[in-house]
Amino acid sequence: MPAQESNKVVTLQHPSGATAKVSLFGATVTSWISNGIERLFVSKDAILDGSKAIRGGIPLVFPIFGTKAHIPLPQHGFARNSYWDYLGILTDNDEVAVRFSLKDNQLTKDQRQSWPHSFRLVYTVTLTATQLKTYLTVKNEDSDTMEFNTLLHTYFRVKDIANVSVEGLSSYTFADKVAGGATSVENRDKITIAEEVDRVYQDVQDHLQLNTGDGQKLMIDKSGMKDTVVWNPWIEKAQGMGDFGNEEYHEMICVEVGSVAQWVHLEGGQTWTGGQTISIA
Ligand code: TA6
Repeated sequence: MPAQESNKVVTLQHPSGATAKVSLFGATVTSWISNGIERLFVSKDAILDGSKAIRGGIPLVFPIFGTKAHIPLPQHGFARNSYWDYLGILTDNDEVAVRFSLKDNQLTKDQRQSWPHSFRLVYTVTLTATQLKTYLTVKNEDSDTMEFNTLLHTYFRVKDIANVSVEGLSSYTFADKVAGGATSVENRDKITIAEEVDRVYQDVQDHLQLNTGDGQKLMIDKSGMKDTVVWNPWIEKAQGMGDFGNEEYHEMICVEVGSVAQWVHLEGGQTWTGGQTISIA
């Protein structure tokens, strides 16, 4: 069976042996195994009972990134901590695609008061032998223009962060959240991680490469998403997260495609699409 749901988790099976899992909680991809290797990181301390966003996999950030003073929603919005509807299999030929939806009428009263818009999100997760594709469409069902941020908060699993690098961000401006949001220009062709990193690279080209340090290369091809966040909490922040092991910063890196530096403006009745295709090079 190419895709089946059990206990609020949809498991995708590709004929090549590749597999993926998507929790209905947040429509969070929690596993992607290709060529027998788990490519995503989920903390061993992740809370999976629906009381908190899953620490790992690909949490969906919508309608805000971070917090916004004038929008009293939790950090990174409500999409990643809401239960989505499973719409079933879309295709099951050479690729297995499933879809999930979240509508405004599924939100809590408080969430709707904080963000009073009529909308429908449809999230498509597609598995091939060597790729994972995750694309979100946002339908503005209001007559007025809607503004939102969105981001795929992808946690990649690595053997040792010391051997990891990200390519494709050279020459782009980034806001450095570790330095209070100060902006700089990236001058390295290969970004390496040896301290806390929390950077929003702005208006970035669409083709990134993650070298996972064990000879593996992942190509991250984004579309519709202008920016890219690179995050590793490192020692102190790792110790401060209850759902993240103190030493787990060694075995993960977040490379997150999104539109977060500016609002996405979507006119009433219109639809927006954005997402990423991750390929094993
Ligand atoms: O994407 C990076 C970031 O915004 C960091 O600043 C850090 O807060 C991270 O997201 C995790 O946020 P969370 O709300 O999931 O703990």
